[in-house]
Amino acid sequence: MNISKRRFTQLAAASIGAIAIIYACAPRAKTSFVTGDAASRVYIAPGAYDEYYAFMSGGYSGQVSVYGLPSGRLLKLIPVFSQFAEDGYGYNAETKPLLETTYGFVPWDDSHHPELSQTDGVPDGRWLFINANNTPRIARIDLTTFETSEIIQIPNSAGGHASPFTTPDTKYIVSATRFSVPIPNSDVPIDSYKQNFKGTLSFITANDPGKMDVAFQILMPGYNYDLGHAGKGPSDGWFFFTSYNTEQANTKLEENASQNDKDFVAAVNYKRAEECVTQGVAKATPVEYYHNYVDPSSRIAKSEKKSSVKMIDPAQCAGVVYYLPTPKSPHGVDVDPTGEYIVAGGKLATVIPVHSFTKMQKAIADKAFDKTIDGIPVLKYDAVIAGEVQKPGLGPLHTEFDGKGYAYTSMFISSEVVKWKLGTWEVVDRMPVYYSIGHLMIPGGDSKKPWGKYLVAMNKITKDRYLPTGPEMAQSAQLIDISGDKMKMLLDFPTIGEPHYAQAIPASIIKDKSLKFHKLAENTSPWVTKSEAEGGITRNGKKVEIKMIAIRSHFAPDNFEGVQVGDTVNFHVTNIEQDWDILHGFAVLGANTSEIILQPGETRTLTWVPKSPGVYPFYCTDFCSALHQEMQGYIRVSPAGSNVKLIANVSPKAQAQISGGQAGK
Ligand code: RUQ
Ligand code: CUA
Repeated sequence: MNISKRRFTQLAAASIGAIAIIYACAPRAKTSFVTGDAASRVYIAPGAYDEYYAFMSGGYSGQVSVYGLPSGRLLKLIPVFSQFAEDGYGYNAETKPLLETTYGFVPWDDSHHPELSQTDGVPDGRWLFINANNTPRIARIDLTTFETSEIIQIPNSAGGHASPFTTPDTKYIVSATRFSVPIPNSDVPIDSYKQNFKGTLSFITANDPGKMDVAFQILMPGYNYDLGHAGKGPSDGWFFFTSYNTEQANTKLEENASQNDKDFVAAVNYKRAEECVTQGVAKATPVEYYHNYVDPSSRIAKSEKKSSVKMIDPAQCAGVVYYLPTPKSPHGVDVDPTGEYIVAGGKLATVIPVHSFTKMQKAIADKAFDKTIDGIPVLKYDAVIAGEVQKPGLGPLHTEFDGKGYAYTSMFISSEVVKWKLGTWEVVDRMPVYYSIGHLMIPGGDSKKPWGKYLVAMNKITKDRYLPTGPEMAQSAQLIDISGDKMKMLLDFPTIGEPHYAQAIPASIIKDKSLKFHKLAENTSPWVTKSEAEGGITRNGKKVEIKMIAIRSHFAPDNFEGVQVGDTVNFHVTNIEQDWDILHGFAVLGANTSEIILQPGETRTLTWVPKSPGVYPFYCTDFCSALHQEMQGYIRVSPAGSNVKLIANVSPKAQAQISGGQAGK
């Protein structure tokens, strides 16, 4: 044990006050806490596979990144809410509609919480959902293709932070507004906050791909809503959301929203909400929002605009929401695998409060209420609290579970993971993390059956953990072994954007379902080109449509003439390969957009507006074959009004097919 390590151990064993002094934002003595066999525990030999897929949110990158665990190897970046020039997502005609909103085309967002779909309370590997925080949306990622397949905008919301947590059957995923706003949004003085600003909790149907919709919304007092989790087992049918700023401050929240000793966890009985919808208590409220989804056979996204939601006022639907008083400005709310305990992380609290679902039911039956706020009964704290974890550390945020009776809570301020026992509430272990942990994640750790072998700490500040890369460092994750009594630090690895939360699942559940290529025969894009004979160039006014194939190692046709300055040229390229991971790309000189990358069997469109006469090369951007550098072509651009004829150099063989009466351009 080296000096600094021994010193830290003493500190960690000392009082909470001592921990406060080594407050995380100032890097403390660099200590690894790594024990002898750590390297072999995370080593995945060349060609071997990791045990888990981990899906990490990209935060302000708007994306999801996929890592293998335990190695920490980056497997893929999945573009979701931000344009991705690497493959043309959000730039090409096929995917752009996914980013449509009532605010127009929104090419960026801040993605926080990946959530795997569940069956009977266990992650099932069908889909991953993730929220957009800034312009509230939820995306579905199809885990056969690892692609965004659907995005729904959340109306009457501002800041979709408490999202997209799922019910145990994936019937609903949720979104609660972080910021309260006037609903419907309107031009009012900001200091009329208390009269005019409201929150909403949205329940989105999720089990039917291509058909996500807002089932109903619940109108809530004007607080900030932060995070949520569904009940399970005995508490199935309930949803829990944290709220803070019950002071209803509209300025300097740092101080003004930190006054009350307790804020609330809102317990929502969504079966009761369904009854109120059936009974016609929910009011149809006009509001516009977008639903965008990818047609699986053409692989073209479509947008539809919706115009109304069903809004439930708790005062009209008795029993739909109760408030559980919770110290102090709670952030995370997490339900243990049995469904009995509801754990809140009060950012400013000195304890971790744990509510009991059984006690909550009894308190409701006994009407053990302190008061009622806008039709919502506030239950008595003593009547619902199961226990408090004493002296857990400073700044508790999020809790996950190992399925063996223990909970693990991230401590932002004291920069550690704290392990404690459910039922006795005693702290049994601590692991310092570098630095300032936000979320933590155990594969399945928010579900009924956690795979409690590893824990990933997602840290907010990196500082000196890696070689310096200027003022901004990549964020840092740490992998911890939780299979034994004591936590063991195994690995640091850098992540992309700001990973808020992550979820992981055994690779065996997903890997064999992964698609290898799109069947060309089933490609229904109106612009598909299945053979060279179907390729060519056509003009419709100032629009020129080019259809071509890409296959190792050529485009066909590969030379075009007759385009004029002032035309809009659409290159519709189809990759006719039918083999796993054989991609081609397409880019043309001076194009004002990204390239397109073509998966095998897929059609994509690059739109180009040439600005001056000349001859422009295009080429394949993906090193696909030995003759990749030969995979190129030219397009000739003439002045507007020129009489150069429209031609594509179709090969003699294809020409014979065309004159033989087969489908031509
Ligand atoms: S959170 S700030 Cu999930 Cu702790 Cu977003
Ligand atoms: Cu096709 Cu390089």
